[in-house]
Amino acid sequence: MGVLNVTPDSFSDGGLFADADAAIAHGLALFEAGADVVDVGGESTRPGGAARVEAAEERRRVVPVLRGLRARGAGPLSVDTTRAEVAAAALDAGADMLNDVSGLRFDPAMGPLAAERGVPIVLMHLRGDFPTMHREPRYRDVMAEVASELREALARAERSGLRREQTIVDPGLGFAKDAGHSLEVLRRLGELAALDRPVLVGPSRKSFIGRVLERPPEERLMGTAAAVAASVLGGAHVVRVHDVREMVDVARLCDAIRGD
Ligand code: PMM
Repeated sequence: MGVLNVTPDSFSDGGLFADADAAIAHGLALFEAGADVVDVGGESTRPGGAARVEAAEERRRVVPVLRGLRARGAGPLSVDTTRAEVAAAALDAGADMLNDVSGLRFDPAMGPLAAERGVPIVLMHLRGDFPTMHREPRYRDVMAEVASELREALARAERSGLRREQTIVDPGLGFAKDAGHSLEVLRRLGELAALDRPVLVGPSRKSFIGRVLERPPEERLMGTAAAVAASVLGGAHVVRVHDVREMVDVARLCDAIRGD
């Protein structure tokens, strides 16, 4: 899954693709580089508490990009949003799937929308909300608690009328998790197999990599490669990354090692 942020302030690529034409060109390049799906996001979740954008602004950012990619025959497309209103507009504009980093917690209309449209949806683990999630996250047993809270997200999905086969789970690296938590989640990723759902992992350029290597986001390519390798060898079915061409090679080699 290639990352396409249409935001002025994302932590690693903010502002690069804020203009729709530049974003469409980058989306096409991600497919060209080997992405199986491109995830279009219009709201930054940057550490440090990015101010939330209005839903109308979020829609204004993602809809032209989804339409433009669709018009050029590109897909499948995903939309990274926690708001049902944005998700509905994105699906109308050509998105094929939803990526809700709140795991159906922020907007009660998201589950019913996914159920009605019958589209796949990523349920990510996140505690608290965007402004508070980076404040001293505490866990007794991070992997057990993430798995149990993802089970709750799956139960919310079921209550909204979603079929289990529509759901993909994601432990949410860096979301309400410090570097030690994210590293432990990667180390114990295999435990998510118990949920019996496809697993998506998003380690790309994240701060836990910066913490270990002491490098800024633009120098985290090799750290990202290591984290993608750990993800795939740990059982991830999808990795969400910025550097698609490089990570396709990493994933293919890990698949070969796994014997897949
Ligand atoms: N990470 C970011 C944004 N959206 N969605 C999912 N499902 N998983 C993630 O780990 C994730 C996400 C972080 O921001 P970025 O778009 O700048 O990488």
